[in-house]
Order: sequence, then structure tokens, then C-alpha cells
Amino acid sequence: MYQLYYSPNACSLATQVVLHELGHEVEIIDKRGVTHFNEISATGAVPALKTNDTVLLEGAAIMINMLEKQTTPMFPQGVAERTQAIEDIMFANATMHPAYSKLFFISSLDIDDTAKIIALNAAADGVSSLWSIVEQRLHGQDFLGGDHYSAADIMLTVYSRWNQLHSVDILMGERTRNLLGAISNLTSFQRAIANETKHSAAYEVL
Ligand SMILES: N[C@@H](CCC(=O)N[C@@H](CS)C(=O)NCC(=O)O)C(=O)O
Repeated sequence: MYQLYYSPNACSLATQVVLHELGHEVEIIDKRGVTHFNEISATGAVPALKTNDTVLLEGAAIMINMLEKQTTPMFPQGVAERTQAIEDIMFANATMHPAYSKLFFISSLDIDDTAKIIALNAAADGVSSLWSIVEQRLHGQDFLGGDHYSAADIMLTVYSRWNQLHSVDILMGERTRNLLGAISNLTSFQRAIANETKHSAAYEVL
């Protein structure tokens, strides 16, 4: 059984969904209930995944580690296809996630409202331009992964849930919205959200 340290509605939700998709049993632990979480994850960030013998950090690295252990349509065997799957995971983790992080950072600043709105809108434009890249990729395919969804599709769907936390316009094309709808409806996705809701009931949800 794996133990996944998470924050509600954070990127760690994607890790939980991928673990469900791979058929793993996972106990989730809200990091707010862990004293000295920095001893587990030095940066204080989730996800952190405790296995029998080690703790894995960094969402993209955790997923690639799990995906390559078994045969799954989320991580194709062919060299070109696998390279694309890794590139897509990194696009989600290292490009889209940081673009959203700017919104959280700006929102947290104690600056005057006008400056904050200008900065938030500029950051939102950056996020929208990344979603337009996703939309272009979806010409003739339902998912970044092709006919079958990939870990990157799951990661992007988790990040898209952050739109509602900011009062800005984030634009997404129709193919992108279809992708996000399909992933949101997966049993694994619904299960992960229900799991977080149940386990975080004792805390204020983000
Ligand atoms: N590079 C890290 C970044 C993870 C990250 O930014 N996690 C956020 C949540 S989405 C976090 O834990 N922030 C600090 C916090 O919630 O206290 C990864 O991909 O795992």
C-alpha cells in the first residue's frame, strides 16, 4: 500500500488519479495533519509518495516511476510514443503548473488592487496561451495521449480546476473542454476527489 501526502485540490490529486488508474491501493495523508512535513518533503510541497522502502518526490518523477513499472496505455512502449508521453508530462508539470502558480502567487501578494488585477490578467493570458497549444495538439485526437488518455491529460484536468479559484478569464477551446470533461468523468478521478473530500473534512478546504 502506498501512502500519498497531499493538499486538497492541489497537483497531488493527479498523482492519486494515476495511482488509481494503475490499480494501486493508496492511503492519502493530508499534509496539514503532519508535523514536520519538511522532514518528508524538504520543500514542503506535495505530492510525496511513501513506498515500502523510500519516499518519492516531484509529481512528474513519481508518475514516470510508477508508469514505467507496468504495461499501461498511459505510457506506450514505442520509443517515439513514450518520448511524447514524457514530454507531455513535463509540459503539464513544468510549463502549465508554473503558469498557474503565478496566479496563486499574485493573489497572495499584499499589493494594491489595480496592480493585482493587471498582474493577474497578464498571468491568465499566459495560461490561456498554453491552453491554446493544448487545443492545437488535439486536432484529430481526443487526448494528448492520442486515443487513450495519458498522465498528462489527468494532470491538465487537475490544473483546470484552479480556474475557478481566480477572478480572471482563462480561455479554453472546445476540444480541450471535451478532454477535461472526459477525464473528470473517469471513475478514478471521481474516486480521488471523493477520497480527498472525506479525508480533508476536518480541515478548511482550499
Ligand atoms: N515541483 C513540484 C511542485 C509541487 C507543488 O508546487 N505543489 C504545491 C501544490 S500544487 C504545493 O505543495 N505547494 C505548497 C503547499 O501547498 O504548501 C512537483 O511537481 O511536485
